[in-house]
Amino acid sequence: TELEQALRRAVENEEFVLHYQPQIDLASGTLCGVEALIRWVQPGGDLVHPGCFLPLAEETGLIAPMTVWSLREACRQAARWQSDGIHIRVAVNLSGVLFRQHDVHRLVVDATTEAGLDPSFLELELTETAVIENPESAGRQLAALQQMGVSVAIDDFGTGYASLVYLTRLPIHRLKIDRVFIQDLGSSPGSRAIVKAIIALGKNLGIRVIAEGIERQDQLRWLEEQDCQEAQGFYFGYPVPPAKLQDLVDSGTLMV
Ligand code: G
Ligand code: G
Ligand code: MN
Ligand code: NA
Repeated sequence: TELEQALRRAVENEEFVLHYQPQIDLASGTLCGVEALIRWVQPGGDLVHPGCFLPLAEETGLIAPMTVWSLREACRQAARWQSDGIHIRVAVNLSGVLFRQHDVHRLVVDATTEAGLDPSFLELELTETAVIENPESAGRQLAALQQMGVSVAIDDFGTGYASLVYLTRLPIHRLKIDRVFIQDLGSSPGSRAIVKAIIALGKNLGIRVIAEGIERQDQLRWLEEQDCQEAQGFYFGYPVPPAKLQDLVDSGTLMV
């Protein structure tokens, strides 16, 4: 199809940029990390969001070279921030299909080595489904990644179909509470109960918990009362280009 042709060209010509969204440590109020989010740059300069091309990228296998690009770019940027004194982790989203056919461990070794990045500043975001659909392959690769210091976050936590057994068997460092629960905090006692339970689960398993999709102060206040450790959302900052993130840090809008 036409979109597929265009996407193939985009991968060849690296017509992508990464934007970075802040993640805040709630105890200190400081910037502790960023999530890298890919955008496709159109000839006119418009940015296309991944919702429009990730499904096709997964179907066609273009997700692999695209992820190689994302990992390399995120590691290079993380290394730049390190040398500028901004010691934050950078999280990269990995699609589940990658674990089926690719050596994710190898890709990560190559990207961090090439960038000269201490791997402990790299985090990988996987969904429950990605892990569960590829138990052996994912398990082996995550163990190897843990050995090198890379951390793993479970994205969209609470919305998959996964059993919880993997939380005790795999090296998981962070749970990202899906934003549907955060959006409903004010109106849904059920959502509040689930968020409390996830925070307790993380505490008891020794896994840190980050809430995503925070847009308002009342959501933040409530999460702080529940001892949620980290937060991400438009309330703290939109996904922005690296120079803009630097500005937010320099101006004191984000404390490091
Ligand atoms: O802002 P937003 O539209 O960026 O992101 C939409 C979705 O795309 C999110 O679920 C996110 O996990 C996914 N996503 C963003 N960047 C990447 C990427 O580089 N690789 C993969 N596999 N998914 C991404
Ligand atoms: O699935 P994943 O969590 O990787 O998706 C990240 C997506 O969430 C991106 O599309 C990003 O733009 C979006 N996002 C980040 N913060 C917020 C927020 O506070 N509200 C809403 N509605 N979306 C958000
Ligand atoms: Mn994510
Ligand atoms: Na999410």
